This record gives sequence, C-alpha cells and structure tokens, in this order.
Amino acid sequence: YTNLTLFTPALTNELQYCPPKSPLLVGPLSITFQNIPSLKRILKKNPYVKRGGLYTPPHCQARYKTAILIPHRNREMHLRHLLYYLHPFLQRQQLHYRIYLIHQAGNETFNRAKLLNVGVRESLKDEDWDCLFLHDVDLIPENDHNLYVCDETYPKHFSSAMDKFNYRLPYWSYFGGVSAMTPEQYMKINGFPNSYWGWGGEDDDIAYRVRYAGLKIVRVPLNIGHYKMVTHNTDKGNEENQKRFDLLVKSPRRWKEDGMNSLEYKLISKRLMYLFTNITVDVGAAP
Ligand code: UDH
Ligand code: NGS
Repeated sequence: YTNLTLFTPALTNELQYCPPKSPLLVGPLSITFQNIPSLKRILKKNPYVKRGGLYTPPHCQARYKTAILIPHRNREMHLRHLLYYLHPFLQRQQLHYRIYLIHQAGNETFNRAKLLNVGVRESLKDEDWDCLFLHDVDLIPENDHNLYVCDETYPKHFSSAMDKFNYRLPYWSYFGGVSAMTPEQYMKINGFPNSYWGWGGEDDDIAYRVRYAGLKIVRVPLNIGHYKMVTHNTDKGNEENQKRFDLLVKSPRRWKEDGMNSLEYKLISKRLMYLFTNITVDVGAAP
C-alpha cells in the first residue's frame, strides 16, 4: 500500500528514457550553402527550441546532456548556416542540449582556446553537462549517425573527415575543428591554453595536453565524421600566431599552470537569444 501511493504519481509523470538508438536518424545529409537562411526561417523550423538555444525531447527522457560551445567573432553568416543544420541534427539525436556562442568583444587578436575555456566555465554554471562540444562555427556535420555524445573515458575528435582535407585527417594528431570532452576530462587536462593569440597551434597544444594527462584521443570513424566547411577569407584579427611553435615547445612545462586554473576574463553579458545563448566576454589582449 505504501509503495503504491509513493510511486504511482511519479510513474505517471515521468517520461521513459529515449531509445538507445534514435529512430529519427537518417544518415548522410545534403548540406548546401547557396542561400543563407534567415533567423526567422530557422526559428520556424525549430518550434521546440527554447530561448537560449535549449532543447529537451518532448516525448522521452534524454539519455545525454550536451553543451555546444562555439567560439565566435564576426562570423554571423556562418552561424546562420550552422544553426540551420545543427538544431534539427541534434533533435534527431534526441539529446537534451544547449547551444552557446562565446563571443569575443573588442578588436584585440582572436583567442579561440581561451573563449572555449570561458564557455566551459560559464556553461557549467547552468547545468551539469555530460558532454562539452568545442565546435568551430564554420563546420557542418554531414551525417547524423555522428552522435554528439562524449566518450566516457577519452577526449574525442569528431571532425575526422573534413571536405577541405579530402575527407581525411590532415595529419594523424590533428585535433582541430570539432571535439568533445566530459567536464572531468576537460579539467584533467587543465582545459585549453589561454596564451595562444591568433591563428594556429592551440589545437596541437590541446592534443599534447591529452597525452600529458595520461589520456589519449579517440575518433569518430572517417566514414561518419564528415564535415563540410563554409569557405571564407582569412579573418582580420586572427593572423598567424608567430609564437605558436615556441609555445608548443614549452607546452610540457606550461600546461599545468596555463589553463582553467589560471583563467581570467570579464563577462560582459549573457543573453538568451532565440536560437542560442550569447556569452560576450572580454578576454583581454596578448601581452
Ligand atoms: N573564429 C571566429 N572569428 C574569427 C576567427 C575565428 O569566429 O575572426 C572562430 C570560428 O568559430 C572558427 C574558429 O574560430 O571556425 C577557428 O578559426 P580558424 O581561422 O582557426 O579556422 P578556420 O577553419 O579557418 O575557420 C582557417 C583559415 C586558414 C588560415 C590559414 C593561415 N595560414
Ligand atoms: C596546423 C596548425 C593547426 C591547424 C592545422 C590545420 O599546421 O593549428 O594546421 O589548419 N598547427 C600549427 O600551426 C602549429 S587549416 O588547414 O585548417 O588552416 O588546425
């Protein structure tokens, strides 16, 4: 009698877990960049996405909670392409998810890795995410069997086959583009280095950190990890970092001091936009 009264209401209110494999997946997708979709059109196609770019499957209890962190400045058109494809993609995977844009304020040199550290710190204030996706704005996944879920044990590289590299890795230790870690894995490598200003090298440094921390990189198989890149010109304010080779040499000595444990920034705003959460941050400037 006691058991019944205690458990019956809960049973009727609680949704069942989503199936281990989503029945909504379709496999390879056709991605085109001919028209830039308007935000209004993207909104209309995604009526269940809540403010802040948050989604919870309506008919079942999601098995995973994934935060997508996108470093950003001056790439609004790329963002529209990405949101247009990524929202439906993640919904077909029946994930509980939220898309965060980490926007670098001002005109100082761009710092991708530090923006991602900020994204991790800020997004974990909202929820205990199972998985943190570190996602370039110009990469669109081309197959929805590429599940946006972390590997329980190791950092995972997702963009293993990008069109611009002829659907292969550019080199075997490549860790750029799209990767994902559990918060625990991210803290174990002390996050990303804060000291790479401008283009290049930070992703290689992260790959090194994974090894220093006694972990390794696992990858999505090449036939599934297909990504199409929106082509673009070189960005202003993200010129090649001349110090990157020097920083990479010093990486084994620096990784424990430069990362999440030394992260400093000024949060300017956190706004719940219709299709994403916009975290605007002053990350400072290169010394
Ligand atoms: N990003 C911005 N704004 C910028 C620069 C970078 O939003 O001004 C973000 C964006 O999410 C981008 C990511 O940082 O996808 C990585 O930028 P990237 O320039 O390193 O990589 P991407 O693949 O371009 O976009 C490669 C340009 C090749 C430059 C070659 C220099 N030798
Ligand atoms: C390597 C860079 C990486 C970069 C990769 C692909 O050389 O940061 O090329 O670049 N490493 C160094 O510069 C040390 S790409 O073809 O996407 O422009 O991610």
